Amino acid sequence: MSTAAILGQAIAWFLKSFGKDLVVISKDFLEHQWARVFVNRPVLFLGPKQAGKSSLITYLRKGKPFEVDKNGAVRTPDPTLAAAVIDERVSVQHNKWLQIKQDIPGDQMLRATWALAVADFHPLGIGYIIDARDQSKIAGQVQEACRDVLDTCYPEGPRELRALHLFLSFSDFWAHSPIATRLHQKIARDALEEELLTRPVFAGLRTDVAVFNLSPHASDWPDARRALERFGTDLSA
Ligand SMILES: Nc1nc2c(ncn2[C@@H]2O[C@H](COP(=O)(O)OP(=O)(O)OP(=O)(O)O)[C@@H](O)[C@H]2O)c(=O)[nH]1
Ligand SMILES: [Mg+2]
Repeated sequence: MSTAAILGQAIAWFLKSFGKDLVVISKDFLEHQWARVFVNRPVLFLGPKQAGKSSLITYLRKGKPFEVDKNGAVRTPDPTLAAAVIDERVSVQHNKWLQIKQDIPGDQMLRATWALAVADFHPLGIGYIIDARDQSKIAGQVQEACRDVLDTCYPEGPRELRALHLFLSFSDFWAHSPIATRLHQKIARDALEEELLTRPVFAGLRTDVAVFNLSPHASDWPDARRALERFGTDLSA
């Protein structure tokens, strides 16, 4: 059986078993420029509820962070546990995935899927989206990211993970001046550095804190493009 067939089967299985709750695609589903960036570089996009996971995947696929139905209305995105761009290194533990779906209550499923996604997809990079509208909630979200991603998904260290990038999203709400922009980034960077200092095993990770925006009201998303290009750069060996 060819590798492509295995990859295609895995994607079809996730679609059948989880519907749009879990977005698992290969680079072939992405716009050309992003397919090039993520070829042979599996990645996961994680983040709390409503942070923008679906918008990000739609942006990578269509060049816009939203989908429009045939009447021209913007379609409401579906709830998303995680979004992954995978390659043939995928090794689906079907039973474990189905167990999560059966046994774990909806509100805890979000984070429970992350460890399994890491185990099966072997991401080289994780892009973690943070809703940065409320400045006072940025540091807490960074701590959560380190706990729920690094501690929970990588109990034995980073394995093949090369990069953890934080995307500070909803910049249309807060990046009103260069100073405001720097302040938000500094809060996230300081929090991230503090977390990494307490976890020396992850000190070698390539990290970044990027301004991010996937507003459905914009017509261009230069912050997201730049953040994703930098993310791609950090995935190379
Ligand atoms: N203004 C603005 N809206 C955004 C931005 N990013 C996402 N949104 C909107 O925020 C809402 C949540 O985004 P989603 O992409 O659905 O987030 P999600 O993480 O997939 O959400 P769940 O799957 O429900 O957990 C949607 O209405 C998006 O259009 C942004 O940067 N600016
Ligand atoms: Mg979603």
